[in-house]
Amino acid sequence: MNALSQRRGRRFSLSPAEGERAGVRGPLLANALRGSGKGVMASVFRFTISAALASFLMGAALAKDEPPSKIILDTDIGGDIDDAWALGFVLNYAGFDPVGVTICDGNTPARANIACKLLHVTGHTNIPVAVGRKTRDDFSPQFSWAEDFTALKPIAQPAADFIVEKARKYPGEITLIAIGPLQNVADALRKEPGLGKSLKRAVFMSGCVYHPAGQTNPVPEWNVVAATKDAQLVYGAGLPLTIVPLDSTTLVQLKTDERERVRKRDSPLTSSLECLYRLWLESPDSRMTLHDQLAVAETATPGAFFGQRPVLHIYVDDRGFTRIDEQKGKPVTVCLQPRRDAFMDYYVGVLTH
Ligand SMILES: [Ca+2]
Repeated sequence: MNALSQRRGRRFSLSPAEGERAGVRGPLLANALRGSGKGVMASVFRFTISAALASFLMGAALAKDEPPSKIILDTDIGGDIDDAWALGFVLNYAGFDPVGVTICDGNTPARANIACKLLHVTGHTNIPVAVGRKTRDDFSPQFSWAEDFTALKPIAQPAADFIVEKARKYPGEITLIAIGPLQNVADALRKEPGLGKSLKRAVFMSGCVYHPAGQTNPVPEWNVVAATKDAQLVYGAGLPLTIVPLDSTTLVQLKTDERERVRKRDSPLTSSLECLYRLWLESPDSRMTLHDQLAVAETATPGAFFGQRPVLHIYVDDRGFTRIDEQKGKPVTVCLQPRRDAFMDYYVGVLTH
């Protein structure tokens, strides 16, 4: 049995007992992929779209004569590094009108401090941060970046209540982007089972349908297996759901020159992201996998960065696998075959414009 799970953060965020409960055994998938992902990318995915086309995509999205899209970002910021960089994407993308940021999984108050500080230093203090239920007393080095930060506080309203209230206030307008375990989305559904009818879309970094890069079998993905019961409720709720699974995200890792482009911009945002990146680094050759940013990109320009988006019937089994089953599953749009270089040009362009 392949019981390997994708731990989406520092390994020591989980105690051994917690890791065992979450199905994390053996080396981290991200570590296993280092050194092999490049070859897989070259051999399997040869989609190369020029930087010019990426710029065109960004310009086309921004040039639309439409109001910015209302979004809520549900995040476990402070674990893996991609959440902070995904929040940076949200804040710098002119096509979004962020209604709020909600915080899920583990030490949610500490995670919320990071989101609040990032909003403060980038001048987005009008965007509320709502905290979800605390599920563990974990610690991450990124927490230290904001441990004494008090200039901007989260709102008192719990995250699930916030999601339900805003979905009711703006029916059919909000895209809920969930890039962490699904406790807050599940809690919102417990309060409002008809939430799916109020949302425009739900776009999650979630699941593993066929296999991650460099593997041959599916694995339980962290955002599902970390709260499997909650994920089962959410996948069964009939949301207008699109997922970006590990099948795609494990093919997209940050290159040194791309990190340098962001660092050299030297804005309050990019300086903060570089600082958090250094706190996250485990070794000089650590590389960020851009799991969560791909879900944000799919929200910004639907379909632009994936070669295939089939609608599959997906359910979550008791071990946290996302399985295809016509009878048990609900229809989910699954983003496959990422256009890595086009996405990266687009994404770095948004962070540095
Ligand atoms: Ca995340």
